[in-house]
Amino acid sequence: MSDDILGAAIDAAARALAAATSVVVFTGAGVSAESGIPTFRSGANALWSNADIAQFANPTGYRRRPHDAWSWYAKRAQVAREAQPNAAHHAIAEIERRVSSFVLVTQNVDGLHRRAGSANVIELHGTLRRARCFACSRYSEWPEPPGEPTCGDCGGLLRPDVVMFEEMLPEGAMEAAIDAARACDVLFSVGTSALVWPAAEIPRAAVNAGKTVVVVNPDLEGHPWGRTTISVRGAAGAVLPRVVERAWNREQR
Ligand code: BV8
Ligand code: ZN
Repeated sequence: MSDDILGAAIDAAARALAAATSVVVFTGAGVSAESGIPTFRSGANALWSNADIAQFANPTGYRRRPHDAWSWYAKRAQVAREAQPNAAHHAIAEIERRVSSFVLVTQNVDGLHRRAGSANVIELHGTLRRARCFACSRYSEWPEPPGEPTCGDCGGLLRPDVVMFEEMLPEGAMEAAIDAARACDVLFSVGTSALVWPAAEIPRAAVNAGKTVVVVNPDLEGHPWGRTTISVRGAAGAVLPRVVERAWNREQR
C-alpha cells in the first residue's frame, strides 16, 4: 500500500474512531507478532507450518503424546511470559480508556492485552496463564517450572486452559462477542486471518449489521469485506498508534 493510500486509510480509520462511542476490537495472533510471538499461519516461523505440532491442538492429538504436547505449550507459555506488549496492545488499551463503550475480543492466549492494561477482554480461546485437568477440570495457575502434566488433586492429565480444535468456546463468550459486534459503531479486526470458527463470525456479524469495520493486517486476503470496510495494509504496531493519535489529538477529546 503506497504511503498516501496508507495515510488515507489511517485517516479514514481515525475519523471512524473519533466519531465512535462504542468500539469493538477483535484480535488474532498478528497483534502479538511484533512482540516476537509466532503467528499460526503467517511468517517464517508460523506455528502451524510444522504439521506435527498441529497434532497437539486437538484433545485426541494431545492425549496421544501428552508429554510432547505439554512441553510445546510450556514453551509457548514461557515465550508469552517473557514477551512484552507492543505498541498495538498499548494503542488498544488507550482506545478502551477513551471511548464510553468498549469490548476487546481476542483469539490470543498470550495474556499481552491484559498486561498492556486492557480490562474488558473476552478471551475466546482461553489462556496459557492457567492449566486445567482433563479428569477433574480443576484449574491452576500455569506451573513454573512446568514439571509433569499430572493433576495435583486427582493424578489426571493436565492441559493448558486453551480451547483446542473440536472443543466448545467458553460459555457465553460468542454470544457476548456477537452482541457487541452488532451493537458497536466500529469494529477493528486486527492481526487475524479470520479462518477459525466460530470466532470468524465476529467481524462478519459487524459487516452484516452494516457497521464500519476497519481491518488492520499486512495481508488483506480473505477478510469479510463489506461496503463500509476500511482496509489498512500494515503492521498493527505501526498502524494502530497512528490511528489513535490522529483520532484524538486532532479531536482534542
Ligand atoms: C468448535 C487454541 C464446535 C489456543 C485455537 C470447517 C469449516 C468451518 C469450521 C470448521 C471446519 N472444520 C472444523 C471446524 C471448526 C474449527 C475450525 O474453525 N477449523 C478451521 C481451521 C477451519 N473450530 C473449532 O474446532 C472450534 N470449536 O467449532 O467447536 C465443534 C465441536 C466438535 C467438532 C467440531 C466443532 C475451536 C476453535 C479454537 C481452536 N483453538 N487455538 C492456542 O493454541 O493458541 S485456534 C488458533 O487459530 C489460535 O487460537 C488463533 O488465534 C486462531 C486464529 O488464528 P489467528 O489468530 O488469525 O492467527 P493466524 O496465524 O491464522 O493469522 C495471523 C494474521 O496476522 C495473518 O492474517 C497475518 O497476515 C497477520 N499478521 C502478521 N503479522 C502482523 C499481522 N497483522 C497485524 N500486524 C502484524 N505485525
Ligand atoms: Zn484432576
